Amino acid sequence: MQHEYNPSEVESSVQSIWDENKVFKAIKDTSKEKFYCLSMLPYPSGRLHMGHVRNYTIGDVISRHQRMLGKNVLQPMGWDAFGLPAENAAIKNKAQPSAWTEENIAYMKNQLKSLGFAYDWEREVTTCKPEYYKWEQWFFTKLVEKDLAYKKTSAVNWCPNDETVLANEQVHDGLCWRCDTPVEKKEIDQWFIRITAYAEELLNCIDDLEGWPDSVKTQQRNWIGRSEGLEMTFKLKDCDESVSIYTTRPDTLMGVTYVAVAARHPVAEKAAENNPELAAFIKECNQSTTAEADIATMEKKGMATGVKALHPVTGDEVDVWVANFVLMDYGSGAVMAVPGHDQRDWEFAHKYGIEIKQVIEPAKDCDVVCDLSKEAFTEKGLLVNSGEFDGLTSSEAFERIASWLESKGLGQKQVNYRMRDWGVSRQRFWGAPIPMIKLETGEMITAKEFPVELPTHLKLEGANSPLVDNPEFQNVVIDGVKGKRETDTFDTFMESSWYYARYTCPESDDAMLDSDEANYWLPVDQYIGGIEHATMHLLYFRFFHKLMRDAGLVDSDEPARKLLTQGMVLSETFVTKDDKGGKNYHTIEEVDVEKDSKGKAIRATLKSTGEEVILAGMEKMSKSKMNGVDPQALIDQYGADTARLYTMFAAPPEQSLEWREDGVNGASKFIKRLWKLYVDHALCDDANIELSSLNKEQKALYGKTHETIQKVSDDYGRRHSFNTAIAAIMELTNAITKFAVKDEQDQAVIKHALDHAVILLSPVTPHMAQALWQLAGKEKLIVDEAWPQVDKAALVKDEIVVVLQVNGKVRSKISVAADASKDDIEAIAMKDENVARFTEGKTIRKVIVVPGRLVNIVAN
Ligand code: OV8
Repeated sequence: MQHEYNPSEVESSVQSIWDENKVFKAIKDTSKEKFYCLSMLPYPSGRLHMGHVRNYTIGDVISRHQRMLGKNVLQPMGWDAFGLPAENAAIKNKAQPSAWTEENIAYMKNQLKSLGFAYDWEREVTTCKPEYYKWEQWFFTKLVEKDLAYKKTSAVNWCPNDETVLANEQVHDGLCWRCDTPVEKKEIDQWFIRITAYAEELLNCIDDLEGWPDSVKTQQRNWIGRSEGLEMTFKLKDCDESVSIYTTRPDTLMGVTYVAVAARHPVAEKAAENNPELAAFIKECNQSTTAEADIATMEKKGMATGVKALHPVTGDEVDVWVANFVLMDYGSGAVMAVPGHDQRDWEFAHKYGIEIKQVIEPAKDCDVVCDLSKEAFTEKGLLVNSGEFDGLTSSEAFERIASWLESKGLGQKQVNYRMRDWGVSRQRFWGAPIPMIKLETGEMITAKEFPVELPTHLKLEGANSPLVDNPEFQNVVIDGVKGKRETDTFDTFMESSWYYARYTCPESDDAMLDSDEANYWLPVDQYIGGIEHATMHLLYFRFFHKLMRDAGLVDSDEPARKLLTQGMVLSETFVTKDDKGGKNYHTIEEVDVEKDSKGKAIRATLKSTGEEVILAGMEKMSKSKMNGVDPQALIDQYGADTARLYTMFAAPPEQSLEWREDGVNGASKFIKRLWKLYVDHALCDDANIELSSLNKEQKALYGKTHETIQKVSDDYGRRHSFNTAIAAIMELTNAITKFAVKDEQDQAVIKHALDHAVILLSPVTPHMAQALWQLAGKEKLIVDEAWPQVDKAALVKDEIVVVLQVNGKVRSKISVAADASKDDIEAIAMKDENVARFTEGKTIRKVIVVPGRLVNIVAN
């Protein structure tokens, strides 16, 4: 190893030491406390981006710190390898998705290795490999047997021109991405997993997730959406039929002025039989591809069906309308409309001139105004215009109206969930085949042999899966009966729902999980990933764990104790407008940027033309905005340790990180400075340090070293505040720089400080730390060193600073002996020249001494 810092040389040499010695291989050892640190596995999309670098550096710093604390650490990595990007790339390049995926994995794996992440690569999991997905297929068949998975018809996006199913991302403004044909909704058979059967447990256990961010827990609660309400029926006039509805506000029942049903509701379909105008409207609704999320903002449209419903309490007739904001997939596909007290119903009633009736008035102590000519009044309050229920509070009315309806057999209380069952069918090729077979007899059976392998030689032409109408794949004979295999494949969230458990026993080939291994390592102690996974992935992940528990595969209730959701990586975006006002994005290389003293861009011009460029601010790094910084270029120019140090120093992990090149430079300079200091002062043997024999300066540096150990340990461990930990190490380095070495004792103290600066920084910059350790001739690898302990005696200060106030205003500061008495402190304070100046000519009324903190002198 050279005395000059050469990152590429240092990094490759240190990485080979780790590789050759299998330093990060994790082995079950019940004598040691385990720590399972997991970062969300990447899609092998091509190259790593900064979001990956950030995510994986956080995980690596935590892992390395825990290892040095003496824990048996597992940190694995793998590939979320199925999905649309690979399929689309294959269609475009007339290649196989498997080949594209393999190439990307090879490239990205190399990048991860060059960043020095401490993974146990022997546990690598690649989800598109049959030895992985066969267990997922097996498990699905177990769910089918337990009636936890089932088939039902459900709507998909359908392009009538290409005759193909489209993923949501392939529908652009309601049109097919390939041929611009309006996309329709088509009902087809699809597979679902009954997550609703676990809704209550998934909700209740959120309270036990102590180490999860509140924001994620709130998003999960809202996603599950438990509500207490009333299920009731409205009889239809002149027939025996009725419409059933669910409401969370039975207190507003007397304000119902219409009933709204979905376009696919049987009442609507029947009414349309003799009403072509209504039939046309229903068709229009069915073709629109509105997602549930857009309902609040979309234009509300409707048409009366001519059918009348009877109000369950008064018997009054109310019109039944078809409305585009009511979806058949949600609840019963019908709602009671109370325009006075529901904003959506209000907008609809306002548009179509339907009566808006007030039945709730603000409670006496409530300062919200109710003006139904402007908007609905949606708060709870007191009942009015509600006959026998007048004067009740909303919650009293809930109970009274519920019992009234229950007693007449017209309704009952019910708990509802917003969450729907998980649709896992995808009509695409690059996924794990759903292991079901439809026999000639019409019977649907589960596959019995696994894997149901996805062929890797088929030609991909369009969006249509080549599995469809492929006899080689589809045709099977089971016990002499002919059958056809399901050609749908699984949603890729299936693979990412249980990979964390498979990492504990990746080679298990006689069971999905080896329970001994799984129960030793699980639950994950720290999970790290992007906030975009707050609901779907993190809910499926918790759900799958419970499914595996109930199948006897794991014995814990939740998959992860702690969760850290890291913020986005942002960077400056440069825009010019073309003649038509369209935006053109520019890379940093295409512009000259003027910056202020803090490194913030204040003006930019195009290099090619000198044209003024609009500074569009900090936005998420992305290909389309041309503002991405390629991690590879960074590694090539500065080395992995600088990339790691910068991403950890630039922002707290949960917050967004605003990328600044000068910051990267600063990180690189700091590493070089610490390297040089270490080489200059620490390449010698350790010497004993006797605290009592240190002089003032030596004691100060020794004390600073131990204060830094204390702060960094807490920042890495409990607070996950890596940026402040690094700042503290930088401060220690400054103190080291100022320390003058005159004798052997000085030498011992500076070496002690430098060794600690390096060991404390080693989880962040592991290569330079290891290289310096070697230069100093240390026996152990730095990762095998124990995390430093704080010498508490060093924290006891001889002198402390006390603030002096006169009439509450800070006027001076003094240094006093740490064990000075109140009287001593007061005496020294009164001699201070600033105190004398501000009390001159006044009478001292009172002196308050707070030992160790301040003295306040009251004078007038
Ligand atoms: C930028 N395979 C899934 C996935 O998200 C995970 C699976 C468990 C469902 C990056 C982008 C600027 C994270 C991401 C995840 C991990 C893997 C942040 C992405 C957002 N981002 N932030 N800054 N370049 N795979 O390959 O997309 O949330 O935690 O690392 O990401 S992934």
